[in-house]
Amino acid sequence: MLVPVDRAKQPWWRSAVFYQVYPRSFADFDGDGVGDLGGVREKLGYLELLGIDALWVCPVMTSPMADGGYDVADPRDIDPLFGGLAAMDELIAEAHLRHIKITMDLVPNHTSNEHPWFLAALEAGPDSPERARYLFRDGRGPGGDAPPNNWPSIFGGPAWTRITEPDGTPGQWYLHIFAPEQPDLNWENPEVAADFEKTLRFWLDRGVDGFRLDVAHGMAKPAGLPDMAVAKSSMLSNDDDDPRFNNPAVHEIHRRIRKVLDDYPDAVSIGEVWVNDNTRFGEYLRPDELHLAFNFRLAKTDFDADHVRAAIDNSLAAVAPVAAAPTWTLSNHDIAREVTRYGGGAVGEARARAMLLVELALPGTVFIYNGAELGLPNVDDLPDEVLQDPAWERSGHTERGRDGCRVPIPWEGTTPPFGFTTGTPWLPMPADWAGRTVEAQLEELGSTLSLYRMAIELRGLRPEFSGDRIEWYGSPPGCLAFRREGGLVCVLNASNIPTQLPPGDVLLASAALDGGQLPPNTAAWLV
Ligand code: TEU
Repeated sequence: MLVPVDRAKQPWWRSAVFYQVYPRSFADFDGDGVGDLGGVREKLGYLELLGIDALWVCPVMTSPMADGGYDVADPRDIDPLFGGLAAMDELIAEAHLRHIKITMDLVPNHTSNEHPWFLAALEAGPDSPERARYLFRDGRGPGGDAPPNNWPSIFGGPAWTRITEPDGTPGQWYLHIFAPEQPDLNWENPEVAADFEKTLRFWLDRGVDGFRLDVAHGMAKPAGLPDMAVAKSSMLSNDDDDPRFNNPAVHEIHRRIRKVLDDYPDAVSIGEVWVNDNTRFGEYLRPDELHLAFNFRLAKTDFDADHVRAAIDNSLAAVAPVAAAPTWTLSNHDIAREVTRYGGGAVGEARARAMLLVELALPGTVFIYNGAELGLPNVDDLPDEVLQDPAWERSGHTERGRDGCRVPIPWEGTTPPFGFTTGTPWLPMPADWAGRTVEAQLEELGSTLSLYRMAIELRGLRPEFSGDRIEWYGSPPGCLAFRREGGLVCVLNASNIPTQLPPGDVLLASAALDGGQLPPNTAAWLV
């Protein structure tokens, strides 16, 4: 007989449901059209109803907002746009009263070009200690007119920008894997690591429960910054042979970070690790490195039972050798929303609902991106002039970027901005979202929001949702079925014909069941 694992004996984050707040788009408290921390605090009651355990709050530190806050000018203060430090303290306190944990998003790979360190580096000349905190190099070719190597920026164009020296002459170049407003730090400089430790302790001492670490496979750079073998054609792809990422020295950085986290026994570190190779991915989760790492396989998988099964197996295999908890996510602020990825419209939404049940049936930690619980689609018809993602300008208007998954959340009412703000929302909201608001869905039993609430509640309460292993069952073509160690059976019909349900009592289904049949684009939980 299987003995269900007692989840109370495990660290909280090993089975938690995290909710990702993109603060600019969640709820606007002060009426300036941009969401803020006061807005998050105001909606804590809603988040409690949803049943989530923890928030991942995207960057809210001081920032000129060249990349939505991922360009940080002061890592130990909150931007006035989001309500300043007092708003963060209030959010932490109130969330804790409601037993919701708060994790912040820190950006160790780069700073803003308005960070005092970078401003000082521009002022000081070549070979100064100020420049040594970043990656300044002389250019190549006559007059140093060409970038130091051939690396492209993730957002398009070269990963190097040339500066003008204080005396007015054309000067050195600095490395920025992302936008020019995001200069990469030199992690070989001890000051950089020491300052990051200070930032970790600053927030942990204020009561945050952990961090999501941005580009956690970045930071370390290869000696000599060699050219890439083949210049990448697709800017937004991170692959394993890319010298910009996943250099072995990154692991020493994670060990230093972990030493700080270990002084705060309940705190969690979650790395954004875009590494495909399972062995190399698992290395980030060794006992003295990160606690968790995002696995993007499900988010990159289409609605196909064999592909979904392969993604699940792969993600489980990646963490098994290091005994880390797997993580599951269907979307985030960088990825098109799942309803749209799965085909859009009613079919896309039905598939997204089915995939939610698959995701929540699995062992490990789940991350839900704000608005997914409302079944929001991507907004792919934003007018050109409102686009803000740096990728749009940097790509010479060939990549529209990620704004389509960052449109503000509709809360109530029948016309935009649907209670998101009393002002003008920073991105326009589709007029046809009246049926998608929280208000419209909250008491509607068949709504996607209700499905999320019921599914999260069952996952937290029922003993069948326990155990680290799953066992695959045979299933008809286009379908999958597995049994979680604790006894839950999850079935998914991704084919276009109804299929027979296996024996058992149905706990929850993503659509109405037709007798003993599971319709297409539907998943069900049985015990
Ligand atoms: O993303 C890092 C990253 O590698 C992504 O740009 C990824 O390549 C792309 O989105 C795949 O679709 C993080 C943040 O999540 C992102 O929002 C920031 O823009 C970026 O870092 C820079 O800080």
